[in-house]
Amino acid sequence: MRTNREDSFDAVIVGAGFSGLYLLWKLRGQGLNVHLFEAGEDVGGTWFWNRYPGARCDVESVDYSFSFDEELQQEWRWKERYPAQPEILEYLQHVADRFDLRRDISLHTRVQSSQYDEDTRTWAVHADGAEVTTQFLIMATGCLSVPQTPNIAGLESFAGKTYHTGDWPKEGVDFTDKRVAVIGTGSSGIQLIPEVAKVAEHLTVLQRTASFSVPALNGPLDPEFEREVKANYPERRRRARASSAGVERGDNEQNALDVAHEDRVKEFDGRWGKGGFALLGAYQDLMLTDEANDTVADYVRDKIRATVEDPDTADSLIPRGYPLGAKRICVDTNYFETYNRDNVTLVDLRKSPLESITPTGARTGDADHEFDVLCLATGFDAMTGALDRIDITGVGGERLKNKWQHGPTTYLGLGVAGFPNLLLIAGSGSPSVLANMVTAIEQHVEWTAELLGYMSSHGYDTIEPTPEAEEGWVAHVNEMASYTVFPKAASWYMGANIPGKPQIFMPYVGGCVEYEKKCNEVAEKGYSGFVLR
Ligand code: N01
Repeated sequence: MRTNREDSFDAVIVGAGFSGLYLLWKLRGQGLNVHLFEAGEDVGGTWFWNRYPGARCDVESVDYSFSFDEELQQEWRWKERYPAQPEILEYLQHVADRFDLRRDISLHTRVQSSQYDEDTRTWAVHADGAEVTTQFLIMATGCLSVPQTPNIAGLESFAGKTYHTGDWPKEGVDFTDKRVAVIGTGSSGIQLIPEVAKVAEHLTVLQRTASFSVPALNGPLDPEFEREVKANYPERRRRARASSAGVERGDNEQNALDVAHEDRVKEFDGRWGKGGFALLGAYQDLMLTDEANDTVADYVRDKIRATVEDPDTADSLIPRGYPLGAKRICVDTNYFETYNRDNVTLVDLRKSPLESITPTGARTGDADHEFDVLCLATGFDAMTGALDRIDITGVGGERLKNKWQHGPTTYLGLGVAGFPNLLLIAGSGSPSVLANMVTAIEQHVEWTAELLGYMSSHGYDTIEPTPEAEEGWVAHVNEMASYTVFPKAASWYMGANIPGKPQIFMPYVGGCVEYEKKCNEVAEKGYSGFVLR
């Protein structure tokens, strides 16, 4: 590696979430001169910004955590089966302190642009007044880090306070005795709604699309379970890496349609009773055909009917028109039960479309709804949003944003042709959001660190995918998606939630284990598909 001046680095990392923190530790351990820029006031990434009441990970805490340090995983004690946002943030702050990462992090510093210089083979990085150069520019900017505020008529005219779940005030929001409205019933809305209903005078939920959700069955972490996990952690982590979802769900190899209805229901019941994502692993074809998917979708629809007392409300809450899981499935605590409360009203925007926000509330097709506070749980400009907002210029002055105008193109979700030494962590075209993010991140960070070590020991300065390798990978990602029911929903996986965004299925559906095999094969063949100079 070539540099050691204060404004010149071997690697600049953007983002101090799970990816950026681990990468910083890993690269520093290899003797590289690394700096990390983070826009937030503290480390934490998505867990710094998403502080809304009820915010919680829906992967279990013992799995949604780093495996790279044995002492860390033995010492840290998770409080609950599913970790709440404050606990995850505390964990990431602890990681930053424990591994002395903060000395190489500039907080509150947003990267605005970066240009590749073909003569010096370095990237110039401009970040809120800081100007540095770096050999490698590594984007650990997150898949769900840019909140999306919809363009609803009259939104600015609302006289009360408006909050977005993805950019929640640090000091919190007191809903006591307030009339509150929530727009959005994806994972964030489904977590927020039961919490707001507990304290608000009245809650109005403005729902456009009903979601499939399974109960989390959260609770304090059972000490016996914790002991068992910690005694077998390396094996548990190995199995997570060797799984499709980056976490063991007890996936069943059978096809749903090869099984009698009663047996299927028994299998679904068993998994429903365990809570969380286990339901998705009930049969291997649930995401492959409409017919198989219908079996589990109908099962969840029946659960909703059985939970929600008012039949009209239940009917509106029943998801229709897209396969279960094709919009990311939600995991909840008392979500459907919340609609049995006297202080909660569901407005079905499919029956009564949202015309405008008014100074005192919302006007839908047939009524005015008054409220004091509006919460937008309207999601993110996913996968590409953070990168789009940084002006990244590669070889020949080509802008990444322009290159990706018809959809993101990458090789393995790790590199982009025409952008040497720009590396992505959990980029489009990798399993990322379809997996336990921490498993996916660890695999990417370790692959990237090994690559940089290889380049250093073999005397290479730059790496970039060939256009052919990139084209081939994009075609493979699309082909794999086409064998599934995923593309059948207007989801954020497809970019469908952002007006004008090209609609292409962005994550890799092939599963973590197969994906990691491919990445390792590429490395073993001297980084085939990449050009090293
Ligand atoms: O966002 P979403 P999210 N008028 O895009 C609605 C992760 N996550 O923040 O579907 C009315 O899923 C929109 O309706 P529709 C997880 O990966 C994880 O909830 O477009 N409604 C939808 O209901 C998740 O999938 C965790 O018709 C409008 C909602 O807003 C991802 O983040 C927790 C509208 C957006 O849902 C994103 O989840 C939270 C409009 N104009 C998030 N515009 C856990 O780990 C949008 N909507 C548990």
